[in-house]
Order: sequence, then C-alpha cells, then structure tokens
Amino acid sequence: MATHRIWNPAAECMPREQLRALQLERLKDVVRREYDNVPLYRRRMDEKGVKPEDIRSLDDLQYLPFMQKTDLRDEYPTGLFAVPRREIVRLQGSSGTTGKPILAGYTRNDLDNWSEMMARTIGAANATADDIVQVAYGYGLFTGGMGAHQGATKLGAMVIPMSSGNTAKQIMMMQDVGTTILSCTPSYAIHIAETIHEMGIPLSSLKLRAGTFGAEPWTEAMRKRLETLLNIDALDIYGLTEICGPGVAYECLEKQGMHVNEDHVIVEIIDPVTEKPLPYGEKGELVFTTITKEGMPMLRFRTHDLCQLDASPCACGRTFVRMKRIMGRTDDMLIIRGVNVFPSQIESVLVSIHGVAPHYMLVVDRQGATDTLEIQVEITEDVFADTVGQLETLEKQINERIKSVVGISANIKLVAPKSIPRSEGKAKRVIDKRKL
Ligand code: DLL
Repeated sequence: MATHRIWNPAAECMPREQLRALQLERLKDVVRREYDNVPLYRRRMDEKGVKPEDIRSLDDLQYLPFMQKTDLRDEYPTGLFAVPRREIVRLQGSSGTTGKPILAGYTRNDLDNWSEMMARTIGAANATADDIVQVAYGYGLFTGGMGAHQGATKLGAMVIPMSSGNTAKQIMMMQDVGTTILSCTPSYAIHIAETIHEMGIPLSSLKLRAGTFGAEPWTEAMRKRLETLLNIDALDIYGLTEICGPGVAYECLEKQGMHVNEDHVIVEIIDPVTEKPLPYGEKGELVFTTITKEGMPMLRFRTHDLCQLDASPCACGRTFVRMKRIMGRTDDMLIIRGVNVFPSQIESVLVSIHGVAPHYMLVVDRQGATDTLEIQVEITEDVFADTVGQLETLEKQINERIKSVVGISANIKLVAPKSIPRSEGKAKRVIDKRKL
C-alpha cells in the first residue's frame, strides 16, 4: 500500500456535499461574470434563453451553451477575456486549427490557482520541499513548462527549468544535482530513459523516484516501461490550455485514474453526438467548466477528449472524482512530439504554396521514442518537370512554412501528380502507425 502525502487536504479531501455547495456558489459567480463581461457568452446565453439567475443547482449546468476551440480561434486574440487588459498578467497558448495559436489570459489570481492545482499534482507524487523537480516540458507559450515550474515552486521544491531537448545535458543535471522528480511528456521520458541505458549510466547514480507525465496519450505498457527503465513511479497528469494548462487532473500513487481538481473546475461527460450529459462510468467526451478563473473563464468547454469518469472512493483519501486515461479524440487532432497538430493547419500551408496540389497524406510514426511526421505532397504537372534542385528547394520551402505555422518539422516527400489515392467519401489524410 502506498503512503499518500496530500498537499492541500482541506481541498483535496473535502466532503462531497461541501464540495458541491462550493461548486454551485462558484458556478453562479462565474456565469454572472461571463454574462456581464464577454459579449459572445451573453449572445449565446440569450439565444438559449438562459439568464445567470436561472442557474440554481449544479444540474442547471446542462442549460448553458458549449464552447469550442473554434470559438477561441474566432475571438482571437483577446475576445474571450472577461477582465480589462491591465488585469491580465500572463498569456499562454497552444496550436489551434489554423496558423494562429489559441491564447489564454491569466490574472494574478488565476496564476495562483493554477500553481495550487499544479502543487497538488506534483504533490501527489509525495513531493515536498526536499524534492528536486526537473522540468523538461517545453517553456514558452506552451503551458507545460511554466505550469510544472510554478507548481513545484509553490510546493517549495527546487526546480531545474531545463525545458525540453538536449538530452545529454538533462541526464548530466539529473546525476550532478540529484533530481528526484522528472516532469515531461511520456515519450520524452522514454527517450531520456533509453539514453540513460545506452550511455551505460547505472540507475544507482540517479535519485529519480517519480515522474509526472502528460500532454499526450500514453498507455499502461508505457507506464510499466518507464517504471522499469527508471525505477520510478510514473504518474499521468492531464490538462489543456483553454482550462489552465496542466493541473486539471492528476494521478495519485494508487495509479487508478486522475483526480479532477473539482474545486476549480466542474467536469462533465457528454455524448459527443447528442451533446447530452452522460452518467459517471459511461464513455464520452470530457467537458470542463472553470469556476474560479477570472481572465478567461470557460463554460462547458468541449475538449474532444474521450474518457470515462469514476466516482468511487480512492484509497488515497482524496474525494475528487477520477478520470481514466484519455481513450482517444472525437476530432482529427494529432499530438506529435507533444505538439497539437490539426491536418487543416497543414492543408492551409500547402494550398498557399505554388506548385503543390491540395492532395496530401500525413504519415505519423514513432522511431524509438520519437514521433516522426512524413508529409506526402502531390505536386502539379508543371512543377513535376522541374529539375531535382528545384524540387529540393520546394521541399525546403514547404518544410520551413510547416515549421513556422505548425511548430514541428516534417519530412516532406513530393509525389507525382495524381498518386495520392482519391476518396469518394471522407478523405483519409492521416496514417498513424504509432503503436502506443
Ligand atoms: O498539453 C497541457 C499539459 C501540459 C498537460 C503538460 C499535461 C502536462 P494543450 O497543449 O492545450 O495542453 O493540449 C491539450 O492534450 O485536450 C489532450 O488531447 C492532450 N492531453 C493532455 N494531457 C494528456 C494526458 C497541454 N495525460 C490536449 N493523456 C488535451 C492524454 C493528454 N492526452
């Protein structure tokens, strides 16, 4: 039996009755703020004939309109902010469905709450001020680096803000400084672990004991592999930019699903087709409502992540409902090397380049622990006759444009006109060969 250290027992182990009362009070408040301050919400609620005062119980949540990633794109950059610009102290972001990122704004209170949510997350690995947390999530607009950094700082742990990449240096720091907790994507953790073994570094020279891994789908088999290769507890953590970033839900050492930080967010599962709420235990799409956010609150944000909720009590003593591993997505978003990629983004780049036909195929694979992306691009008849040098230049140009818009580099393979299979129904544009 694992022993459980709990960062904030008053919140994390709150009796459910009390938690629900708190959620209702906070929900009423956020709905009022959204209605008063964000034109899109007011319009949507008016269209549905719902007023803030109609929210009298948690069940009334179902009468509120949904929000989608496309709303963030349409209201880009700041149309969903619910407070004056000068109260926003931070922007974070992630890729949207087109070339523009989606942006989230945080007030000072939002940053405090996010840090708290992440302190609970890293704290669930039994972390304390005695720990050394190496953050190998990317820093920048992506929420992984900053989120883990702030949470570990709030815990009082010592943070090594490595960001991702430079694996040899990551390993050197682990050895020299005595990192106890590694925070990065699971695929990068596997890459680090395999490199440690390839370099012949004995595990006894490391002090690692846990990892908080997320931002992309992974499996129990990957957990076992990480735990064996590194001799650690590998914990799943979940979040998304629109809600706060990482820290929405986190696993405890029971490893039986991720506790949702329910005093800050309300989680629902809906049927993605009928959009009706489903009871706990059924598989459906996760929907989140932020109840403490000030800068850019979200009511009923549709994540497109497929999951199941589990309301049974957990042996750790936390009372927050748990979500199982993410089981897939209802849309075509891919996560490649931790970056969210929509085929539509790639298409928008391709159609803007002369000599390229709007026919392409994305082939995603995994070499070792690293995702690879090959883009097969059909060229037009006139360009087909070009010299090898000209075609190489075209490949380079496509790769650079993809890199700047999508954020990852790809292997561009130009193919002859009419060689990509045409489909009569929904075009199949992605072959994902990764076997997680
Ligand atoms: O990935 C935030 C994050 C950073 C979470 C670090 C965990 C650790 P976005 O870039 O907005 O935010 O991507 C959010 O990533 O809707 C899921 O599809 C996927 N995702 C995040 N965590 C997990 C996980 C961050 N543990 C999108 N398992 C989400 C599976 C995950 N998928």
